[in-house]
Amino acid sequence: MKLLNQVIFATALTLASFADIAQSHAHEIKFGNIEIIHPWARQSPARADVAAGFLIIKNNGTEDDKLIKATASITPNVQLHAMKMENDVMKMTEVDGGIPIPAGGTVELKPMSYHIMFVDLKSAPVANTQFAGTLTFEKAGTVDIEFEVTEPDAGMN
Ligand SMILES: [Cu+2]
Repeated sequence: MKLLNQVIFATALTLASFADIAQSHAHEIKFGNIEIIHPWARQSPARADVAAGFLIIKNNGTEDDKLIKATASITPNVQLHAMKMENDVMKMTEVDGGIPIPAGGTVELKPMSYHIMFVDLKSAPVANTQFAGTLTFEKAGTVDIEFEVTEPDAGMN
């Protein structure tokens, strides 16, 4: 029964995360084989001049793709970041050559993982507003998106 319980638990978790996405007034963009689900960013703590953006990217095609660039209305300096363990400390590093989105795969940019970094903010993201951006994929090309801004502590638990 142990294995069965684990399967049920895993299924429940999957359903829960889909429900979360649905509830957060998910916006979803499809272009070509790429699907973008719920781009969001946190309001930064006061006086911070960086912020991070997150989203889910699905590749429904049969060819691997890569997220190679992002832009945002809040700053001209937008970077793609990954988290790496270095001497037992999690550190952000700029992704070299883009974030791979494998054929048939789903990649989630989320806290403590891949994310979009907005550096030297010209205007800080404000909770319950949106700001515009673009994502450029190696094969699929460029798509316009809107980041929904959440409260500063969203996604911390
Ligand atoms: Cu970062």
